[in-house]
Formats: sequence, structure tokens, C-alpha cells
Amino acid sequence: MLARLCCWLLTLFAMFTSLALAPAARAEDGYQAWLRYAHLQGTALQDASAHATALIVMDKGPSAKAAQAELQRGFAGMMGKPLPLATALRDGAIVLATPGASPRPLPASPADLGDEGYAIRTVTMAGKTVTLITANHEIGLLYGAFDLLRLAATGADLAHLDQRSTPKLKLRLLNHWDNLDGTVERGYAGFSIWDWWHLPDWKDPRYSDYARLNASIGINGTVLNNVNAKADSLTAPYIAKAAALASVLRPYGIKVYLSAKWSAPIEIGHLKDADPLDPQVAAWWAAKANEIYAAIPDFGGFLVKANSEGQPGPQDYHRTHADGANMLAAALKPHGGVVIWRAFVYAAGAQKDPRLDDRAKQAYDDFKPLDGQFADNVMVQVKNGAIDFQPREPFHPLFGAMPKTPLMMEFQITKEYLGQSTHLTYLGPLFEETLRSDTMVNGPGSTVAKVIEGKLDNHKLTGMAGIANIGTDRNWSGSTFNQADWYAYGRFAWNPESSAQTVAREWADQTFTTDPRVVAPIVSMMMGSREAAVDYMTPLGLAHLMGTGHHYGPAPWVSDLGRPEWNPAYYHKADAQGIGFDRTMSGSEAIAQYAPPVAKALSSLATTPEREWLWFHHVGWDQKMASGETLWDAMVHHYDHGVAYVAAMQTTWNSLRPSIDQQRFDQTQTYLAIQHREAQWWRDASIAYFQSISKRPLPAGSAAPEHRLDWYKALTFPYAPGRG
Ligand code: GCW
Repeated sequence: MLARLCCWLLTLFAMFTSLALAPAARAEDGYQAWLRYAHLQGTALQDASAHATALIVMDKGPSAKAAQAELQRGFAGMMGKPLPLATALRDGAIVLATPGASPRPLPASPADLGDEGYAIRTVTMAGKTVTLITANHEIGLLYGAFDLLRLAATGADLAHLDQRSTPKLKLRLLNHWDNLDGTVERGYAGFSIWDWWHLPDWKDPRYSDYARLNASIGINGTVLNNVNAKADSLTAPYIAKAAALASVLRPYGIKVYLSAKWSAPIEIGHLKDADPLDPQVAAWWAAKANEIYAAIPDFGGFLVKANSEGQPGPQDYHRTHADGANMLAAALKPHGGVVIWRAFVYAAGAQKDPRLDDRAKQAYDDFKPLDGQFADNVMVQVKNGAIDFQPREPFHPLFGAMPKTPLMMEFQITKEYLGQSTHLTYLGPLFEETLRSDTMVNGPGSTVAKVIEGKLDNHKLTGMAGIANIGTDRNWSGSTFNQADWYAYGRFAWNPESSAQTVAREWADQTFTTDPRVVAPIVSMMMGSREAAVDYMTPLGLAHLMGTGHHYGPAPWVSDLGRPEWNPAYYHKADAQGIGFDRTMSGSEAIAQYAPPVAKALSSLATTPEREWLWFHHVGWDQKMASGETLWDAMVHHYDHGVAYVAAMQTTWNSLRPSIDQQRFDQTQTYLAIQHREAQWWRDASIAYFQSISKRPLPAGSAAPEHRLDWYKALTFPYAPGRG
């Protein structure tokens, strides 16, 4: 009896606490990211209620089911009432159909929607006014469903819809730098979401939410493992694990890919070498491809980092990157897979003439001569800039330089060099700046976007890769604002000609509220935030001055590491006369890798944008800038502006307190405080160091660094995250 009473009391207590805790469970912890489907207000609510009266889905496949589930979930959230399924047409219904699945002819689609595109139109069918989503394939219905949800969530007029959209790039991939032990190289959002240990049996429900978030922005492929790969990923148990993930992601149009370790035939195949021209090696890879496709029929292909940063590769056997890529391509070809071969290489060693030594030149030097030698299912994946995901880099000279090879853009969404987990540095402007850069290879307008869209050289195979910022953190990306980078990446991969500002607004509308009094200041914070990071870390074209290994914080003084190009001092080359890396024809000659009109402009300081001066030129400390101030004074002012911008973001954010839910408000507020402290640290340490070389006074009004240079030099961070 007593036991029963206890039990009853416990139940009551549990009910009570769960009720009491219910609001907390519903608190905005960021898990839903931009798919919050918050309850609409006012006319937006009326609009949705009038134009989401019922849902008619004519297709029956898994992607159509996913579209149906998402529309029901989304409109239920936004309208506060269910969206019923129906079969008969009625006014205000949402109708989804591919031509094959519709019992009656659909209104002709005004444009070719391709394999993944969709149209959303307000049309009259059998006398009823409906919102019709059409696509050639079911996956287009899913993308259309997400777009309709986005339109509703951002307060668009749902009464007169006439939209169509097709992706401009074929492969829109995330690259996870996730290790099999659960760590993530350059990951700042916890551990890997792939629970390799419990796969294939346990499929974490998080995988479907991952798929929904990605499908909502059009991502259609994911490379599961780090490019610094382990051969184990290609063993039978791990293929089974990858197959389990593929089965969850498939309805959302997401294919899985694997990073392949070049030496796998030796490590797990027990061959004596991995020479791409050795028939035994080729046969091993062909058999491996067959094994993978038996388990994953729509496997995307292999991503390869070879002969770079210690990774093995075909050059170990005196073969070229093309020899290596083509051998793998032949193994995948019968199954329709692709090889994505990375151009991020720097292993060639210092040039004999130290004047000509320049890490920025190596990818071009290795790959440009191979143009035309790659098989037709090979893409070369090129980082946005020639060094390594710096806060600002000029566009990579390979874009436009390999007309016969489809080039895939590689952006880093995780912010290894832009403040890592905590700094608010929205990457949209970085994506936009790179993609709008004009290579001039076919005259003006030959933008990097056009190169990767295949428009200049008529490539059908096109793509973009983003190094994921996703981890086990509840909010996926480590902070609310880091989610914007994931979101923006997807939108730019769908359309490389997107606008960073429009994307930011759209993201903020969905992530916070559509109230312009909140969204406008958030968007304006975001839009200047990356430039602020450039200012407080690496102004005017400086690069790669971060702490050794972990890349956290400033260390421009480091000059004693084993290889010259590991040292920050190699990149800034500050001396008594000035600062900057001379890449003109009197220096490393790297500018010659650009098309002649670009190279010509970069050959002179007068025609090089000031923001890239120190990337391309060694500039005297007293050189006059357009503003009339000296380079030294301008540098100090850039550092000051960067710190001031972060302080202004703090003020803006604080003013939004009443409009933002507490958890997300608090974390952002705390992170902005960290960012401000670290921006100040970057500024002070950099100025203390560069002043020890420039020997110039600080401009009037600029405060001296808080500490002496030695203090900054003595800081160490053995446990900084993200090293993998
Ligand atoms: O940015 C550098 C990183 C390495 C990374 C490498 C690469 C995966 O510091 O961590 O390794 O680039 O892109 O291969």
C-alpha cells in the first residue's frame, strides 16, 4: 500500500514537474534553427489560413512524403491548426504534383525545371484557386515545399504566387571534417553528429533533422568523413554504417560521399603500393567501388586530399594528380559516381630562389598544367583563395585558368580563421565577394560565379562544397549566428549569384521574427561583421597571422617553425621599411597566375584595391593611402574600427533584448562580449608587435596596447578546440 502511494506520489510529482518544466522545454534552444515555423500574426496569419486550407499530394514516393510531412508540420506551427490532407480540389489548397503523377494535365510549366527545380504558382484548377507546386521529379516538390514554407514564414503574399527556381550548380555539398573517433577537425560545435560506434543499428533521429535543414536550403550531398581520411572508412563495417546514413538522407535528396585515403589499397587491401598506374591498384579500387555501390546504389563518389599536408598521393609514385583522379574515376564511372579532387596542395617545398617562394602559387603550379587531362567524371575542388580560408583572400587564380576542367568552389563554413565558435562574423559577404570577383578570362563579367556555374566553358558537372560547421551542440553550429553561415552557404550553392543581404534578411526573418524593427538591426550587424573581423585580425590584405596549430588568436611574431610557410612572419614580411608580401613581378610573380588585365591591375599599388594591398605588395610604412593617412596610421585605424564595430554590435544586440527569447539572447550577448575581448586582444597584440618593427608612434587618439608585446607572446592555448 505504501509502495503504491509512493508510486502514485512520484507520478504526480513527475506530472507536476513536467508541466512546470514544459515552457523550458519549448524554450528556443536553437535546435530548430531556421525551421522554427513560429506562429504567424496579423495579415500573415490570415494569408496562410486562406492559402493553406488543405494539402493534396499526388506523388507517393519518399520525397513527396517528406514534402507532405514538412508542409503539415510547418503550416500547423505557423497557423496553430492542422493542415488537413485532401484528395478533392478546394479553394486555398496546396497541390503537389509531378506531371507523371497528376490525373489531369497540369498547367504548362513556363520554364525548364530540370532535375531539381520547381514552380510554385497560384492557378485555377477545376474552378478552384490553389497553390500548385510542380516539378519534374519528386525532389523538386520537396524543394518547392520548403520554398513555400519560407515564403509563408517570411511574410510573403501567398495569394499571387508565380515563382520558379532551379539550382545553378549540380553538386551542392557539405564536407564534414569528422573523424571516426567522434572529433571534428576545425569543429567548434561539439563532436561529430555521426555516431559511428552505434551505426548502423542506431540511427539517431537527429539525422533526419539534419536532412530537413539541409534539404530546406537545397544541399544535395554530404561527404561524411574528414579529408584527412582513415582507410577504415572504406572497410565493410564502415560502408554498412555509411549505407545506414544514406538510407535516412535519401528521401531528402542527399547523397553520401566518402573521403578516400590514397593509401587505402596498402592499408586495408594489403597491396604493396598505391601507384595509380599499377593494374592491381586500379582493380582494388574498382572492386571497392562495386562493394560500395552494392550497399549504397546512389553513392555520390570520392573526395580526395592527396599530396598535401602529409597525406599520401599519386606523386609518391611520380604520377600526377590527374593520373590519380582518373584511376579512381574509372572505378566509379560504371556506377555514375564522381571524383572530387582537391587542389589544396602545398608540399612542393621552398623554391631555390627565395624571392620566388610563395605558397599561394602552388595549387596553380601543380594543377594548371593538368587542364584537359582529367576524366569527365572528375571535378577539381578549389578553395576560395590561394592560401587557406583567411578572413579575406583575393579569389583563387585557378578560377578561370582551367577551362577544360570543371572546378568546384570550396568555402569553409566552420570559422577556423574567423573567430571560431564565438565571433559573429557572417560569411555571406565573403561568399558574395569571391563569387562576384571578375576573373576577366573571357573579358569583363567572367565572374568566379560564372566559372563554377560552367557558363564560361559549358561544363555540365558543376558544384560547391562547404566545410560544415555542424556538431553535437544542441543548436548544431555552436551559436545562433553560426547557423546563418550554414544557411547562407546553401543559398549560395543553389544560386551563386545570391545577395548576402537578402539571404541574411531571409534567415533573420525565419530565425527570430519578421518584425523589421528587429530584423533590420540584426541584418545590419551581420553585414558589417566579417569586415570587422578582417579589420581587427588581418587588415589591408594581411593573412595567416593566427596562433600555431589551433589558429586561435594572434601570433604574427611566430617565425621559428620547421617550414617557412608555416610561419606568420612569412606571410606579413614586416621589416623596417614596410609590410606585405610582394607577389608582383619584382616579388614572387604570383600575380602572373591571373588573366592579363587582372595581373596588370595588381602590378601597381595605385590600381590594387587597398583592402588587398599587403596581399600583393610590400608597402612602405609611410605610403599614403587614398584617405591621405600613412599606411601605418591606416593599419592602426583598421584595428580600431574592428574593435569599435564589435562594441556597436553589443549595443545593438542589447537594444533587442525585449524581442529575443532569453536563451538565444543570453548566449549571443555572452559571445559578443567574448568577441569584443578577443578583438581587443587581436588589435593590441598586433599593434604591439608591428610597432616593434615599424617604430612609428600611434596616430593621435589611438590607445596604446594594454600589455607589452612579451605578455601576448607568452600566451599559450594547449586545449583550444578544433584540432581534430
Ligand atoms: O585549413 C587547413 C586546416 C586543416 C585542413 C586543411 C585542408 C583538413 O588547418 O585542418 O585539414 O586546411 O583543407 O585540408
